[in-house]
Amino acid sequence: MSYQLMNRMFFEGQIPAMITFFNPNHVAHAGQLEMYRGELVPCFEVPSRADRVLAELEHRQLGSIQPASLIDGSLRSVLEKVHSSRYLQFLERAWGEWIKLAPENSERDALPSVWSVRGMRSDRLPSNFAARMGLFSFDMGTPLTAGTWQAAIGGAGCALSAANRLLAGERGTFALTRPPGHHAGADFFGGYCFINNAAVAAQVLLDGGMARVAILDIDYHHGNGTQAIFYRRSDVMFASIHGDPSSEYPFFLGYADETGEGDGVGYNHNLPLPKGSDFDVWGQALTEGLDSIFGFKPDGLVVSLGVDTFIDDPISGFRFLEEDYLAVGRQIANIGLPTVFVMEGGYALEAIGRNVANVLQGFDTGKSTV
Ligand code: OKP
Ligand code: ZN
Repeated sequence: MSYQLMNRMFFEGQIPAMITFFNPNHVAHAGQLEMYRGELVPCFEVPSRADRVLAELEHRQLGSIQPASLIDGSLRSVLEKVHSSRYLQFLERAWGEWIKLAPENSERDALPSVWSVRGMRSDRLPSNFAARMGLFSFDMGTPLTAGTWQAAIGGAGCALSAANRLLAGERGTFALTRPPGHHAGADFFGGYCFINNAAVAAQVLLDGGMARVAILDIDYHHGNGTQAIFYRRSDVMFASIHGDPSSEYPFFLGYADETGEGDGVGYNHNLPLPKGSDFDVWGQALTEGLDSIFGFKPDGLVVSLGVDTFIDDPISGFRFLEEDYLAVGRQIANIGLPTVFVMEGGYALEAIGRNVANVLQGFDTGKSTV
């Protein structure tokens, strides 16, 4: 079916259409350079990513779009449940500290260069700014900029609004955020991520009365931050399909034998696939992931939606075609859960809008009991 035909069906009210929450302040986060293969290269995670997705949603008239720039008063309390206080305080003040070190710093972004690894301490909070950058991060591909905090909390605000609308009875909502979030842990940034928007959405759903929430992460890269945040909890199941961490970023988490700890045992399901996998192979992993989510009997679903699984993605290794994303959305709709989509990766700029819109359109037209 063409999307023009589907749009006509939306207008006739046959299909409940997606509500998108968009944060215009995302443009404030525009990193210049990231460390890649031994040199500083222009950032892959750029403002036009979100703008292109927005433009495609508008072009297809795919549901309604709501700017979510105003920060809800309840945002701080959910952020404190997902992230540590000392990390949030660091992030909020980091740019001010960076430019205080030297006035010229206002022209360049802050990158970490020293980290606490095994056998070193992370309980002491150093006064040195570089040391705190290292304490609260895990890579040097994630520049912190003048607008990072404003953009990141605006994105988290979108996740909050998108989750709240689900609690109010909506079938599907979309938090169109950047920077992405799934690599950010309780007290660290990395992988272009600062605030874990998917974790924010899941926590809002729980606080709003859902007993169990599942997170399905379909970004090419393992959502190490999301996994770590919920690893010891039984109220959130985390299931992820991603490039095998033995060769793919973030390397140090995402193996199949990570199944949860303590109360969380059995509520973490990693489905790593070899670099080069196509949609046929991936689709079988999706069925497996959705089966375990279904068995968990959640009240709601959060999808960490990365479209860096696309064949032309410049930093990733799966081989999705554009039409495959329609099938992804349909299969997700098929398990019949109220669903918040949260934007993660996707760096093939020319196709990012169509790929994201295809997932949402596939979801909108997929069958559902909700
Ligand atoms: C973010 B998301 C670091 C370069 C490695 C990081 C990839 C982050 C992907 N020196 N690149 O999951 O799309
Ligand atoms: Zn990714």
